[in-house]
Amino acid sequence: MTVFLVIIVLALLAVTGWQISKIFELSKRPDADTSQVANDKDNKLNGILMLAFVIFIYVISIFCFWEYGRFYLPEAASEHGSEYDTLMFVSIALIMVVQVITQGLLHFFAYKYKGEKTKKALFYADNDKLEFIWTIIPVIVLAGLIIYGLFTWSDIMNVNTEEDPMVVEVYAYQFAWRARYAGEDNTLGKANVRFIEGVNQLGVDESDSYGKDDKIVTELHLPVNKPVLFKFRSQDVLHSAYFPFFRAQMNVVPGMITQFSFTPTITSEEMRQSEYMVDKVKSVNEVRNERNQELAAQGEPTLDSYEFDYFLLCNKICGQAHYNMQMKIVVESEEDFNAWLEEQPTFGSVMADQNKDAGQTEDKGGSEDPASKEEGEDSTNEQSQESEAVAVVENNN
Ligand SMILES: [Cu+2]
Repeated sequence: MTVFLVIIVLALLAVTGWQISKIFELSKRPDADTSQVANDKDNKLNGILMLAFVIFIYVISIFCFWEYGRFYLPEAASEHGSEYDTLMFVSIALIMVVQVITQGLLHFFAYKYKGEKTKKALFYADNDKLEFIWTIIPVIVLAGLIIYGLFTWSDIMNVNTEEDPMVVEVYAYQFAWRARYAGEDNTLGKANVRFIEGVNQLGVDESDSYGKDDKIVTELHLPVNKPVLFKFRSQDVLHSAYFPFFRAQMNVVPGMITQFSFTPTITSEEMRQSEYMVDKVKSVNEVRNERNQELAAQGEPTLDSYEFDYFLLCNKICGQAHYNMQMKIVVESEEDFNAWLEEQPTFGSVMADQNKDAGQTEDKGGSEDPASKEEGEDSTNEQSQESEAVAVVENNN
């Protein structure tokens, strides 16, 4: 009903506008210039507007750089990050220089050579030399940028297995992340979403011995200066694992395993103490303090003060609570990392606990459901299908 009323109001407004324009038309003085051809006055106005437009664009660009420059990410916290940032900087710098020159000239000439009664346009058919110059320069520049980009890309994407990276699975589902460490053997156990049951949230295959020492956690810890190979898996829809501080992002696709490798170089603590982060945290907390005063006045609970932590975000709009899909990342020294990992329970022990609990309830009179057994057999087929898909993906890499 509201929509219908809005449509009627808009239609009536349009009719009113049309009627008013007719009134203006009729109320014009009979000697007014009604010609559709632009005169000197029109051309001058258009020339000035063209010039004003380009000045406006430049002023607003400078203002944005100055005002919003503080929202740039800090120095990259991964080994490949500086390569990525340099590529980005070179591309943007080139684009900016070329755009300032070409757009400046375009708008200035529109003003300078505006139409005038006394001026006559020069007839100029073509000039091979000029055309050659403005074709060959962009070709060389663009080819250079593309080749530079390709080299950087292959540098970043090719996993160096000689460095023996630590294998970690990053698992996405609506709407959270889990990480699975490969354990002592540095090999992840096979997994399939069809094995998901009870505490086995990630669907790790219980029959695969590689999975027994895997550790599933809700917080991603990484040892500093050690290469990590991430294997991404999704339970439901397409997600995207975005590590802004490490300049890394990878699609997380249901039914296949994607991968990305990087080496963190700055610990969480070092990043917290950097000048950039100290300023940032201070300004966030100033905003929070202001808000807290309002909240306290209304008698509502106040916000905690902010402390920086690295995080992993989802960068694909994957559903209603997509915005909430993040996981804390802690980069720390190898000793701290090992101590933390030591405390985490293995998948084998978690499953043993669950089976023990289940055994106790079954003793009290539980019986096996034949339907669930059938489903179990079915899932083995699916599992082998997924394994094949995974093998294909790995071969391609
Ligand atoms: Cu998501």
